Amino acid sequence: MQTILLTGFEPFDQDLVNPSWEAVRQLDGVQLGDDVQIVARRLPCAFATAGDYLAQLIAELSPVMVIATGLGPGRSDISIERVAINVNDARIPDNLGAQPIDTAVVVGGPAAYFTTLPIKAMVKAVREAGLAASVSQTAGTFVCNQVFYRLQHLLAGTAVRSGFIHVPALPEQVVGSGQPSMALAMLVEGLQVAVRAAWRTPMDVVEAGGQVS
Ligand code: PCA
Repeated sequence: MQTILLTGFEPFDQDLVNPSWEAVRQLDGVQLGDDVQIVARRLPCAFATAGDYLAQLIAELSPVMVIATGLGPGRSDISIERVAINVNDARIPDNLGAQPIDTAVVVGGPAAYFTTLPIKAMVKAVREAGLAASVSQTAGTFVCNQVFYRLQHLLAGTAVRSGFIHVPALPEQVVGSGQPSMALAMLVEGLQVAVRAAWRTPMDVVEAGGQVS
């Protein structure tokens, strides 16, 4: 049985839950056909430990595909990330109190890495399932981007495709704030559809997914 590693994050910034972990934990053990299954794991929300833990999981599990997910506060849909950049610029401290400003994720590394996932096919599949999704052109500059960059750096040049998905907050996290949200059941369904599309699509489809500004 082959493994697709799917990660979510622990809560951060005073939240009690992180929808990325709440969703992916429900997909742990789900089989996508006879020969491949999802293994879900939770990452710490800390610059010092998240990337190392992810690298350790990859060494242990030898996954055939890796998709990390995180909460994108203010996101209104399932956001399939296109690019990870080589910069940490934290607006808030992480869960260990670290707040790096304008440091490199990997000193001497390339400015950016593109995802190796078929992001357009993933967006199309999630939309066809009746759920909101889009290509996102930035994963931010906090722990999610750092983990995404570390992931792409680690797997660059290998056959293991990888990338990152940001998800909206849960409805109960945004009550009274006017911020967008998505119900947990929709996140679970949307992520499952996105992962399945990623696994089944060796070559991405050509479809508009850009932004004017
Ligand atoms: N979201 C944060 C870090 C952990 C998470 O779930 C981010 O977007 O960087």
